Amino acid sequence: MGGPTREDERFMAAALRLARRNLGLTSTNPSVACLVVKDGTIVGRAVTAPDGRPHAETQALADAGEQARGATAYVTLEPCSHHGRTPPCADALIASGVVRVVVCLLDPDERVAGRGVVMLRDAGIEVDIGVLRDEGERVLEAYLMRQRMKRPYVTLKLAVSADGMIGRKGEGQVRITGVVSRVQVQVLRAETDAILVGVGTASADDPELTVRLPGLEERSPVRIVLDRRLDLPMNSKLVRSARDVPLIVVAGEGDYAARRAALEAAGVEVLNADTVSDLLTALASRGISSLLVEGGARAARQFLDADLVDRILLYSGPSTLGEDGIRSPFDRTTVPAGFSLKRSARYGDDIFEDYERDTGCSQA
Ligand code: AOF
Ligand code: ZN
Repeated sequence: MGGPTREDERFMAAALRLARRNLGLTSTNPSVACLVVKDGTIVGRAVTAPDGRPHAETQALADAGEQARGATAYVTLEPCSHHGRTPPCADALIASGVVRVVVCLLDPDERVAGRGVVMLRDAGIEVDIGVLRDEGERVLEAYLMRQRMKRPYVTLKLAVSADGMIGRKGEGQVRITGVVSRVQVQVLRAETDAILVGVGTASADDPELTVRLPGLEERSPVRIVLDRRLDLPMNSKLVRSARDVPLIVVAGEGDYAARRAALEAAGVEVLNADTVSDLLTALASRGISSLLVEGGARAARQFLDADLVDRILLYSGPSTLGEDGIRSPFDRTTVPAGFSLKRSARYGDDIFEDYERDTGCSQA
């Protein structure tokens, strides 16, 4: 009964790595991992299945079989106590014969909120909480944001040229960053529930906003276009692929019945929201926990002005675009106040910087 040990941290670190694997795949559920460990050896492991069910614990216990008896379970989120679409994982752990459960974070979901731990302890299982909590908060940051603030975690991604531009007027997609940065953005998309652009970018660039990395194609997020007057061209790649990868177009007030009907007939969902704040509330209520804002300048500004950006990923390329460029809301030297640099790297000729908002929400 000595409380958490170095070995506990080692297994929890492994569990958190496993949990990262299904980020962006399990919405509306968080991606949770469970390891079952007996005599220092992993005898069962699992991560929340795509689409959120089954949960991690039941799969890891099935993997461990009889070996679970007398073992320790490591879970990155408190086991659930509620009868949702699956029976409570706390019951499954109790029935399996594990003698100890090590938990990274308590589950803020009001159906759980500590009850999972109480069930385990009432059954005589030793429970330790908070092992590698900071790391867990990072892995689960999107889920925690939705639970605590009722909105998704918002990441703003910007690729800026050496002279502070994000594109050239009337020219569609312009290469600003190199191949490593572009691959990294694809991975980012795969880990995100939804991705957003303004209608200007959607019309000028005609992007598809899908994940095209081999093996990750199935992980394309929901695509969202801010399109107050429903101007998105019907022959855009976004609209044409709406039956394969969900597309939400966000309209303002106005009456655009004909355009709305045409979009809906093409498989597009039209959502009304007057402010980005309203939009985020609507997205959270349908289980979207993370949103990647990919451009352009106007969409970026809307989120910044509303103080609704949690993280900024800034890719600074080496070339200049010149006077007919579209100016970025900021560059490396003018990052908005309230954000701190957490990480930077060189990707070929690009400089990558990861900024986080200083006053994020902390664990309640
Ligand atoms: C776990 N293990 O692997 C996950 C959990 O809609 P349901 O019934 O699947 O329940 C969703 C809730 O379950 C979710 O809000 C969160 O509280 C918990 N997620 N719990 O024990 C898991 N993914
Ligand atoms: Zn569960």
